[in-house]
Amino acid sequence: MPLPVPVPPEGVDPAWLPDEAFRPIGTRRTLVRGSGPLVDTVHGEVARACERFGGRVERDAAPGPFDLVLELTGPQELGDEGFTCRREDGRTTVGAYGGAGLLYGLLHVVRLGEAAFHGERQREYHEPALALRMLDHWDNVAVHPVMGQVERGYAGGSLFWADGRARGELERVRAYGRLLAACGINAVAVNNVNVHETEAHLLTDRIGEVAAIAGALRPYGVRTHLSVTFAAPVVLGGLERADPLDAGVREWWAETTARVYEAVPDFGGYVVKADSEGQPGPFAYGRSHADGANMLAAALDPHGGTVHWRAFVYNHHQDWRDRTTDRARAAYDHFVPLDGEFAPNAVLQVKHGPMDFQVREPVSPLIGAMPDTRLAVELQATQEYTGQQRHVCWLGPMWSEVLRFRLEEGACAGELARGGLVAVSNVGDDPFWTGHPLAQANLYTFGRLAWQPDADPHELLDEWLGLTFAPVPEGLCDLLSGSWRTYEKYTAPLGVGFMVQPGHHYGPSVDGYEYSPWGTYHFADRDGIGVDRSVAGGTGYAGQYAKPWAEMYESPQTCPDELLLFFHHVPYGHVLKSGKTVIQHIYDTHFEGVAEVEEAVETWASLAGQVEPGRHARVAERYAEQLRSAREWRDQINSYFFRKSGVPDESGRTIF
Ligand code: GCW
Repeated sequence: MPLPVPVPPEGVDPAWLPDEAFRPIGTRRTLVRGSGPLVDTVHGEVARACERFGGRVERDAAPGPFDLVLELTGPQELGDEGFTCRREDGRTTVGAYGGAGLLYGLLHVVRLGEAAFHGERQREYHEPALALRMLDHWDNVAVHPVMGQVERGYAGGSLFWADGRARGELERVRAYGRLLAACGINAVAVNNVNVHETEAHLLTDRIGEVAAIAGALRPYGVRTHLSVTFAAPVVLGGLERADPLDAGVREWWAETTARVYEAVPDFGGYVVKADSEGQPGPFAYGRSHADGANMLAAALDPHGGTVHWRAFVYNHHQDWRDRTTDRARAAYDHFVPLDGEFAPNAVLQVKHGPMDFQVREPVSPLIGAMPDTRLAVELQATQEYTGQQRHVCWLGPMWSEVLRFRLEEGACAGELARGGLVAVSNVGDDPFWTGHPLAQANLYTFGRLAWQPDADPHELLDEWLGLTFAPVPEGLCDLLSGSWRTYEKYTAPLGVGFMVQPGHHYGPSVDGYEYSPWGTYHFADRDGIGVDRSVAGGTGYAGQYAKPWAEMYESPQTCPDELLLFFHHVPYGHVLKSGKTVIQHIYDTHFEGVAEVEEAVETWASLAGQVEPGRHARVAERYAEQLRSAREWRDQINSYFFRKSGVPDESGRTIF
């Protein structure tokens, strides 16, 4: 039986799956062969396309005059998610071993569009480089007094939760699963890693709500994961302790987990933020993070589940006067000694940079330093520090740089992420899914990069544009492709990071975190700026890298310009590789960044009439705010450094 295609509520943007994208399939004759729930999904997709566009679909018929054949056949080596695609004698054939592979094959044909049905095509093999391609939602069930419904969420409420409980209407969640499959994402964690009291109960008495969500995501090959609190045995189980080596505690987790699997048989596993920013963890019992993770891994193991243990562990009560403590060092210092101790179904989830999702950071050295541990790399699609979905900031190039970065001889981050690629979701119940319609490009690019970490991000951007906008208006691609660098230009310079308003993290405040306990400082004075992280005279962080990076980062002479202030404290007159002084670079980039936004605003205005009006209006409104905010950044940063340094702008532009 074909499974009906989910239809999102009236007014919800079709994103990268507009009906038109199915026209080439819907006007033709298709044969679907094989059985299983995901094959029913494939059948449903083709049936609906045919309904729209007049084509025909048959299930399990004898081969006849078909234009497209989608069939479950071997080889087993393709795994559950791989597929082949070929075209000969006027027929396009997709073969897969598993239902998920067939679905991905169909969506591949959708991406190809008309091109899928012309010429000849040698058999191509497609399979994901990473088995786990996951989105972590930082969604709260009950609205949090400070963080709201979605922590760091810029796209309205949660798709899953409202008014303290799961949303009853799940058609939108089904439509979400469909969009995720169409960019290759196969796992979702449905609640915030900061697990508050209400949310803790999802693990036990409220697991039914999780099961309903899992049921809505399953037809598109998306597995459900849950964030849990390490203190669950105490908070939920009435035990006195949550000590991971205590037999009673271990038994509690084993039994609780068995009940989770009764409710959700294909449950993916747990996500845990422990001993981090106030969340409970094994340190309270004098145990290691391997002890903690392995206890949960043992509970999940009989059911095929995985624990994702986050490496975001640092001292958030630091004394700003103390220059020896360096937050950037923390994850490496905590976890490298534990390499080899984690269970095979425990994945250490590492943020891509050593600090916290800044617009520019070096790649976390931890990723290259745990050869005997399964690692997942965590990215942030929600734009906490990159414009909060009010600014256009397409992160594809940044993520791609991270994934292609060779941390140790031969291996790049994308290959070392054997435990998968994860992103903090940027989606909410907003009609455009991501608040800013152009922020959909981040979600799409993330999924496709997780499938193929060495893909060219600009090709993925073209794919997204082609699906979402067909025909793609002239100039639109340029608005996105350089937007990350534009954002970098008018915000914190040369890798120094932060300078945001405390708490909500939107907009400039150069000293906002300078005298705080959070470990995020720039150390600007009248002579210079930056953090000395060298081995020779600084915190020693540069020494956490293997060769050649440790040496390259060690000296301001060899350190790349864009990371100079992350690794070094230098005078304002220090000359960059670009030939400019640091202070002149700051002025120039801030003026340039704003000029680029001004130009983007004009380009966007000129596209009215070529873009769906609702979408055009929403983006125009966001651009107005981006321009206001970029000017504020420019003027605060330039004025601050002019006042500190007393050095005038060579070009004599207005600085306040
Ligand atoms: O960047 C910080 C965010 C927190 C977040 C934390 C984390 C979920 O400001 O809101 O908490 O990172 O990654 O755990």
